[in-house]
Amino acid sequence: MAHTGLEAWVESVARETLPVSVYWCDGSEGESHQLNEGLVRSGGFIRLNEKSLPNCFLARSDPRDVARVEEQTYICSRSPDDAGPSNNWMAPDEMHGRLAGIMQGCMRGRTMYVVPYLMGPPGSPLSKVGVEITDSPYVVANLRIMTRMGRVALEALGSNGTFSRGVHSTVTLDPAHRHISHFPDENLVISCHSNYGGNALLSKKCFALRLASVLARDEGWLAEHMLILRLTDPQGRRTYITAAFPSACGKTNLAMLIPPPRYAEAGWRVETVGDDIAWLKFGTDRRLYAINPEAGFFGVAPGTSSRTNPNALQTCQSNTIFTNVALRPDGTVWWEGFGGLPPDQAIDWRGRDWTPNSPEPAAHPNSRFTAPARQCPSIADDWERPEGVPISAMIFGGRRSSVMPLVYEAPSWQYGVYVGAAMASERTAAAAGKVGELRHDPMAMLPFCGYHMGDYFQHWLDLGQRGGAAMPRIFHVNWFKKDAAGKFFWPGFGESLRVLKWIADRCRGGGAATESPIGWLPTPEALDTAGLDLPPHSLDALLQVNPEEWIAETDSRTAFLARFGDKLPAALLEENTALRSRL
Ligand code: SAT
Ligand code: MN
Repeated sequence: MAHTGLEAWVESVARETLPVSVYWCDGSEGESHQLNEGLVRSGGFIRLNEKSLPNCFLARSDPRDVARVEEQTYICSRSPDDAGPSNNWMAPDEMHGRLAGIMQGCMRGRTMYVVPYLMGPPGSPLSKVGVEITDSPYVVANLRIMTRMGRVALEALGSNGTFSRGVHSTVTLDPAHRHISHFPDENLVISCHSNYGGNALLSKKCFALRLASVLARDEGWLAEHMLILRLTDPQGRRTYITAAFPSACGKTNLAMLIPPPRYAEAGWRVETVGDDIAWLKFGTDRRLYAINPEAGFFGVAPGTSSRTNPNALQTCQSNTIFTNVALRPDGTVWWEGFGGLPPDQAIDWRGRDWTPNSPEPAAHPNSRFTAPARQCPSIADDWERPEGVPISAMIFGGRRSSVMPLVYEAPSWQYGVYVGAAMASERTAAAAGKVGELRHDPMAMLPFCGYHMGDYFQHWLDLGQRGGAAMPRIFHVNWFKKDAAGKFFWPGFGESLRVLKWIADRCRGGGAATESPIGWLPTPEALDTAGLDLPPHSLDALLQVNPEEWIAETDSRTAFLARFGDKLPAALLEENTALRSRL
């Protein structure tokens, strides 16, 4: 079942990049074994303790290549107006010219891997095929976990299916020449000089978000930076919820939440459908159905412990690639926030001896585990349902040490879109830049929207028109509000189930709420705090809306939204003005 378009493209890339050989990945066990062995021999992988971490490996990045590089990420649409102010733009011809200089002969001496992959469950009308060409076996090994790779993808593609194209080369990893270039009009990404996750696993942010968001705009669906979870109450009723938080703000933790004992005993369950990306389409009943296009988790390691996220920890006990974590003498891994005492000695993420007295952390703050989703103890039994799962609620949120209450609900879809567009969060280590600084990040998509975000907001509003009353309800949460001493008010992790419960109640027409200028807040009684041991006034602080702070917030939103110029839907500005006057 040859696909002549695919074959011709692969040949043309090989003619340009001049690899010593071309290898088509089939995704089999044997192939994976050979690749991993090869990586161990070449030093790209360190095999971890076979007893406690079977088939697990440690990889260390070039120390200059540890996060996404938004400054060097481009959307090369035909017109700069299509990329918008939140993206770097370059004319496609100019970028192709610049890349030709880099890619010419860039795979000399290396094998070129052709990696067909399927995004989404086999047989799903929401799934799509991508093909990544790469000269990095590390990238191939990660793609094998993160996607459904090889034969299954070629079968879905058939002899004339369409596919998204990605070309990736390590070249020399020189940060100065790094380019992550998207060509939405050609359904193409070219990425060079970085082997880091979001820059090099082109299935993830590049295809499933940046290019897919453009396809979604054109085809009437949504490609979002969202986890998907299934909440089951003691009566067995299921509520499917998506949540958009910026990178490294706890999407994986929320998707794998373990209910506190009191809730677990009563029969509450949270199960995982996805932890990072959701593709959402209308069903025939006009509801939005979501699939997780990925097959693995690329999770932040530091802070993952048996206390904070036992499900994630269990997921990465086998068949996992760890990148930039610390290595213990017994061949197991460690990172800051692992729980328990730090090891007396370890090898840090750069390969240097480390002790608890060392001045720097042992693991890089953005170190990661790449682990198969099917190994997750909390994976939902319908996570690969071809039709997707029907979404009742969408949550927006971020890291905000002040201003934002624990949770509130948008009274309408339009206001909810405004809430998403106005999202802001304190910076994390997932992207290069100053950690802690507040930045606006609409729908957690600022670095991932492949077109003008003004048009993107309009697309959200249009979908609301189409779905009408069947659209999910929209909420905003903030687990990160701090007191004057810098301590979090909310315990977070499993206890956040209490907030999910209120959200699910609201979706069923229950859950007491009070109206406030910013939306519906839970009444203190509606939010179950039994057994939480919150210090006095914490709940008040968590549910407080301070008009002065909020007026300043709306002013900062006015300034931010103005960046989108003419393309900003008037409705969003009106919501902002109306909110300010309510305050
Ligand atoms: O972009 S990555 O896929 O490397 C992770 C993230 O930043 O969300
Ligand atoms: Mn992400």
